Amino acid sequence: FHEDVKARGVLIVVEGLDRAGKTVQCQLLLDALQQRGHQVKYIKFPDRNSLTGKIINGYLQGQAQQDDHSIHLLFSANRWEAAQRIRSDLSNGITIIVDRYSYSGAVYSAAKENPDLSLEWAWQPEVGLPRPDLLLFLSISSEETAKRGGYGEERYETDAMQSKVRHLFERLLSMNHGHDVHLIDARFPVDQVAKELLNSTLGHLSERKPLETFAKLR
Ligand code: Z5A
Repeated sequence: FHEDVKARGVLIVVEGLDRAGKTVQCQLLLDALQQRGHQVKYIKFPDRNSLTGKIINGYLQGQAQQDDHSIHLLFSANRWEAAQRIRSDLSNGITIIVDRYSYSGAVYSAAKENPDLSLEWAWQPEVGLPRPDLLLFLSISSEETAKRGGYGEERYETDAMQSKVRHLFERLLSMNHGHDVHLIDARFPVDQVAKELLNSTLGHLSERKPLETFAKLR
């Protein structure tokens, strides 16, 4: 008699280095799932339109300086602003595709190598946020992404920063978060990568277990 338990939406996060193709792939996944009749939404962090998002946007574009801790907490607040909405959409059966999430939040700040801002410190404000059911990580080297369009226009888009970010992503993903992580080889043409993402996602689309939240790093 579990059949009357309504399936909730699935929380899918797409992560990766700058120019790994996250936004292009999220859009293709959204279209593919909608074509299959799923109710799906796309959201992106940072959300540059919210109150915190406007400050973050000015910082990323180099128009304003911020203390490393302060901007870190604003990026986290930017997610907390959306958390209630995410929960209610999921419980209404809507699947959500998230373009960057807490993983980016922790690694970009920790990559600054500020001695008072470790990966563990950076993760802490994420504790309690909805934990994704599926993490799709677009794996590619910073040398490959540097060849793609638009690189080098914002803060953090330097080779040195990108390679630290890559190592920190590896460290963070090797810690057990208790959810499914799929590494997707993002060097291939867009359509090929899109097929892999869709295949990884299709097995996860009827989620009935309760939504979980992020725990402290162990
Ligand atoms: N940040 C942070 O510090 N803390 C946080 O909590 C969060 C983020 C959430 C802005 O993020 C910055 O904020 C980011 C992390 C930091 N660091 N930097 N810089 P953002 O998500 O707003 O960044 P973005 O500039 O909008 O996106 P992106 O990550 O740089 O790109 P992407 O979404 O991965 O790639 P794309 O836009 O889909 O594609 C990029 C280009 O590559 C484009 O010309 C495509 O046509 C091309 N492309 C895509 N796929 C392929 C393939 N397969 N082959 C060839 N070319 C391709």
